[in-house]
Amino acid sequence: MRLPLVELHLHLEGTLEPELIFELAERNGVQLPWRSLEELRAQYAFSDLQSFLDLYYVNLGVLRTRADFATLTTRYLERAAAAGVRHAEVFFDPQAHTIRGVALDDALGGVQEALQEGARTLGVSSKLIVTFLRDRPAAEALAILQQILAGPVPIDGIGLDSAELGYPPELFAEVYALGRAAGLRLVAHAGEEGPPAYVWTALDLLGVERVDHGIRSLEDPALVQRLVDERMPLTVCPLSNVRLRVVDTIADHPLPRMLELGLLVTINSDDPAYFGGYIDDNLAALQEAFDLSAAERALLARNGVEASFLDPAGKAALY
Ligand code: ES4
Ligand code: ZN
Repeated sequence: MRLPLVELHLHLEGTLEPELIFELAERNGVQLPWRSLEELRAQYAFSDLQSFLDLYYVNLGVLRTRADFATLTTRYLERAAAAGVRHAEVFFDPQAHTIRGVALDDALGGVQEALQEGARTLGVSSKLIVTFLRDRPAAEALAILQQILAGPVPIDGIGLDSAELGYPPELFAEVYALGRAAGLRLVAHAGEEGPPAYVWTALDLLGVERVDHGIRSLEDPALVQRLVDERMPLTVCPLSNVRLRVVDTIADHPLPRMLELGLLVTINSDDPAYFGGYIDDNLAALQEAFDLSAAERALLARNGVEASFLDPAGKAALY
């Protein structure tokens, strides 16, 4: 039987494929700095998180209209369905668009409309997690969250992403307090490039229910113990870790050690258009590197279901 795949760490803007960048640039009359797909593709050799983010923020300039956001989302859901994804909890960065003059309701509304359509036509259920850019002021994140809570598009959760080093979780305590009061689910990127201390504060000061990446937690045995004891999920993204030089090669990835330690690890895509593949490609790379057993593959699939924000009936339907 095909294992039910659940995607818990995916940036919708990170599914913007080079072909779609050119398609939308044409549709919207946006001038790109690249003359061809080849020239664009040559930009995809990253040295760290920031070098990737620089390209990611340039490319999303082609997203202008509500229809563009719907197209982006639909293309992702089609690819996810083909991979066997049954449920996806996707990240979306409203600030990356509002600061360029896109209306919040166009961006978020286009995404939401395509997610609803995808559930009907492709059988991929979803949750929408709005992520805030930690390298921008917390006051801006707070204002956007207030605007979303007062607006027409319901969201399921909030997260924190973009450049991590120098932007510790505690800067966003007020944003998370509001999210919690509004009944939203709470996640944050922590311990990708940042130290274990950022994972501690994401847990203690933001109250997150999942840690995105979290792989640097391995440097702190007391933190590992806590994550194991609390069955705190870590959404790990192996191909991302290789391409952003968090690990040298897939064979050096600490996934086997994380499983041995008893961490609740899930496998995810992050920014698949940039890092060489979707969730199925991540799983295939791990399979190739570590010769995972059927029991390990089943455990990873089960962890994805358990770590999701589905209610018990929704989880039971996937097992
Ligand atoms: C991201 Cl890989 C990664 N890390 C942090 N922020 C991000 N935004 C999009 N991809
Ligand atoms: Zn991410």
